[in-house]
Amino acid sequence: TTYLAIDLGGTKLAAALVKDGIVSARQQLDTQSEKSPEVLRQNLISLLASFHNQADQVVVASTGIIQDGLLTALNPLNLGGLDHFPLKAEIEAITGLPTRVINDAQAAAWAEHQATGGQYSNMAFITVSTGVGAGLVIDGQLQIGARGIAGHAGHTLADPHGPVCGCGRRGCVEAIASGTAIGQQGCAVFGTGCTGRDVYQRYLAGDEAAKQIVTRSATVIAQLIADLTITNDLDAVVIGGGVGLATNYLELVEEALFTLPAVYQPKLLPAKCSTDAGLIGAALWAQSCRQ
Ligand code: BMX
Ligand code: ZN
Repeated sequence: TTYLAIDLGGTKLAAALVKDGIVSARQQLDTQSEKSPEVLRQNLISLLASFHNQADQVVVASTGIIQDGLLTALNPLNLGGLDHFPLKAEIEAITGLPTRVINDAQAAAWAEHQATGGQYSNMAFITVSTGVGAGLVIDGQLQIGARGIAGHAGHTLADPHGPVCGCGRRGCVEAIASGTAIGQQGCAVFGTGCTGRDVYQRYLAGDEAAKQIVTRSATVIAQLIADLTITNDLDAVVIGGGVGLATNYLELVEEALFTLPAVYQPKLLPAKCSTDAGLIGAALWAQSCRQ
């Protein structure tokens, strides 16, 4: 089976062909947060046009809570306010192909579980990107949940006095550690319009204020890793996403994790599939559903 795999994130839309876990013909649209269902539809149409007739099935790894092919945002701000979209139906209408949809971090968790040869039967994948997503594999089984919510650990509590998260809860990990949150904290220091990428570049150039913001993010992620490890007896945690895979971020997380007792420290790994984890994971997951 050749899959047309799509990865819909907060600020990107990628598509590629995936056959036996191998990615080809990858294309990406960087989106400034989808403003409306119509913009998302148009972006999908233009991205998918070049894949016409090359695949048997479509698989989608998407940000948000995915239930019955419907995307519902937990944090609508990550999608420019878009909080509801019938992904499966829209993509089936565009491509004429049967379509399966799964959450992006859940898909990536499955990709990384397979990429490490299935040796970590209890593992978590955490993506630090537009938001903070997570996926759990427990006893070798990907956790999706009846409502598609399983693993949404970016919305566990990091700081009860922290900022209100886009999901409506105060102090979520995502509201402090995500690329978006890093950018927002940067705006307070460096002026409006500052993005997470800007802050990160300043951090790498040695700026002290930027370092504090990035270190706070990494420290919050380290505490999340500790929480997930102690509740699920994890063997390994894999880190991905634009921020998660940025230069020196994993080292900062490691540093914070090493200050904790050993029982909170799982094996920490960067995502092997890098930015293709969602695409590959969605295809592997669809493949396993068929058997
Ligand atoms: C948010 C949430 C998760 C997603 C995570 C990472 C929305 C729209 N998304 O916590 O479902 O997995 O972000 O998403 O509520 P990304 O866009 O940063 O890859
Ligand atoms: Zn939240």
